[in-house]
Amino acid sequence: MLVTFITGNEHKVKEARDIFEKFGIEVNHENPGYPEVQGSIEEVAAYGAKYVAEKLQKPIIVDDTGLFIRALNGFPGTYSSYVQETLTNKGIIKLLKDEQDRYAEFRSCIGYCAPKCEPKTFLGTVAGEILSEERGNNGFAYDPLFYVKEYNKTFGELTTGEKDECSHRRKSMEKFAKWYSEQ
Ligand code: ITT
Repeated sequence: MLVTFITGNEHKVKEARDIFEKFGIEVNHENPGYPEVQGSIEEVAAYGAKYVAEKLQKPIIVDDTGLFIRALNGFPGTYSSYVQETLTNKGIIKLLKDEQDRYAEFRSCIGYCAPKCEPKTFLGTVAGEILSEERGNNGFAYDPLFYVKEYNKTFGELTTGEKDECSHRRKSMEKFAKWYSEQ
C-alpha cells in the first residue's frame, strides 16, 4: 500500500514513514502547499485534504497539528506554526512565567481525501506539561518544551522510536492506517 503525504515538514515525513512501516504502508512525499482555513485543526485538515486531492487528482493525506496550552485557553492551537516562527519556544516560556497550570496537549489531525469524495479526519492527542526551559535536541519545534510524565522526559529528549510510541501523530496516523488497511 502507498499513501501520498502532503506536507512541507520533513520531520513529519520521517515520523510518518516510521509509524506506517508496521502497517506495510509506504509514504510518497509531495509538497504542493494548500490554503489553511480559519477553524479547528479538523477543519484545516479536511479542507486541505479535499483541496489537494482535487488539485492532484489522486488520494492524499495531510496532517494539521497544534499545541494547545490550557492556561492560555488553547493558544497557540491553530496558530502554532506562526507562533513557533515568531514567538518561538522562548516566547512561550515567557508567557507562562508565573503560571502554575502547565498542562498542554498536542493534537494531530490527519485529513484523507480522494478525488470526488468527501474528506475523512483522524484525530490523535497526547497530554503533557510545558517546562520552564527547553530540554533535549531530538524532535523539532515545540518538542523540547513538551514534558511527558510516563517517560519523565520531554519529546526533545525522547528517541524517535520513543516519540513514535506515544505521540499525537502516532495516534492519528494509526487510526488512519487501520481504516486505510480495511479499504
Ligand atoms: P505542514 O502544514 O506543511 O504539514 P507545518 O510544520 O506548518 O507543516 P503544522 O501547521 O501542522 O505543520 O504545525 C504547526 C506547528 O507545530 C509547526 O511549527 C510545527 O513545526 C509544530 N509541530 C507540528 N508537529 C509537531 C511535533 O510533533 N512536535 C513539535 N512541534 C510540532
